[in-house]
Amino acid sequence: MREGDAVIAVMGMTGSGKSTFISYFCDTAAAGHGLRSVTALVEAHVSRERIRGRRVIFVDTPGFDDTTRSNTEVLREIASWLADTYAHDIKLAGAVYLHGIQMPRVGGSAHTNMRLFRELCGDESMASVALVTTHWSRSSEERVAQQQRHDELVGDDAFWRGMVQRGARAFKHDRGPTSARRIVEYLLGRDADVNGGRGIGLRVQREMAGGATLDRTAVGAAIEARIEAMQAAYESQLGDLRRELDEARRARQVNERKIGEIVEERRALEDRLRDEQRKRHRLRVDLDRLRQERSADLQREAENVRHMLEERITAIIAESPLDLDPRVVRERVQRERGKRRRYEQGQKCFVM
Ligand SMILES: Nc1nc2c(ncn2[C@@H]2O[C@H](COP(=O)(O)OP(=O)(O)O)[C@@H](O)[C@H]2O)c(=O)[nH]1
Ligand SMILES: [Mg+2]
Repeated sequence: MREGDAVIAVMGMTGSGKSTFISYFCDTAAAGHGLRSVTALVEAHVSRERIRGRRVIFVDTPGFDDTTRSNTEVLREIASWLADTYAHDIKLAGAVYLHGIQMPRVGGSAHTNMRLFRELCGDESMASVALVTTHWSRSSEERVAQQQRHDELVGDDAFWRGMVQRGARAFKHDRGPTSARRIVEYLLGRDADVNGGRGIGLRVQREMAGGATLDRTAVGAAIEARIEAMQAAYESQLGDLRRELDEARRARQVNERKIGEIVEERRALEDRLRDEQRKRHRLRVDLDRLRQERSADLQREAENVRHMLEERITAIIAESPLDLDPRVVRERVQRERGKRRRYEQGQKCFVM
């Protein structure tokens, strides 16, 4: 980081186009290069060129939709990066939220992502937010339906309307680097006009700087509320099972198999309940604690990624037909090595 650098956070679901968006400005960002979904780490990328006279640091973040990682873990990752940089007095020039307009409807997970984004930023940050639809079609027929969906997003209280009313601006990102640049220029312009170029702190950053544990931040509380709802649902299922079990045991002809099944189901539910409880526990961390745990997590994750890439290289060699040109094999292996290098660079970038 240098004096005058502008930091822009890029958020949204997996596949919404975050890495693609960033790759218009930075050489280090590669869309869908396969590791992101595995590592789901925050990555910082530095722009090639200055925009409105400033070097821009784009922050690529994992979405709250990971199949292998709970929202709690994703929040721990995002919040520790945000809180850590804030503690070093690094403010954000703005935040971009990307949403793929090709999706026929806003599903549960897209909805959760939007909601958590809003809690993360806080309504008071909305003047520095760009809400962006991506994945626009080339076919004019599809574009008509997509335009309708875009308008619905912007006009619906359940989606973007509240944020727009508080100063967020909605954009169509349908012209590759041209529309991407317009969005970034807009945010930098806002930063200059509204914040004198000094940037802002998102709500979660201010909350954690004030010593809050994650579960006491707005976004953490929203996640915890969802966990609680899951727990309540599991508890009620458990209640049903207990009644079923009593009945089965009281039945004139005791059906051992049925009882076995119910007991098995009960055990599975109890496991899930414990998982949810663990997730809640993982939210009870302040910044210091998060920092300590994160460095251990990172080390473990780096080991895993290295191991996975080595395994992939071994598999490429082992599975290549004997009559395949060795140059092709070498090329494939080199591609994997490239991923490893990019991953390691990404990790260094994180430190800033
Ligand atoms: N048609 C279209 N495809 C896109 C767009 N943005 C990203 N993609 C593609 O969608 C996939 C996921 O994009 P990526 O940038 O990796 O998404 P991320 O998970 O949010 O980082 C990639 O295959 C991209 O090439 C877009 O605006 N339009
Ligand atoms: Mg990505």
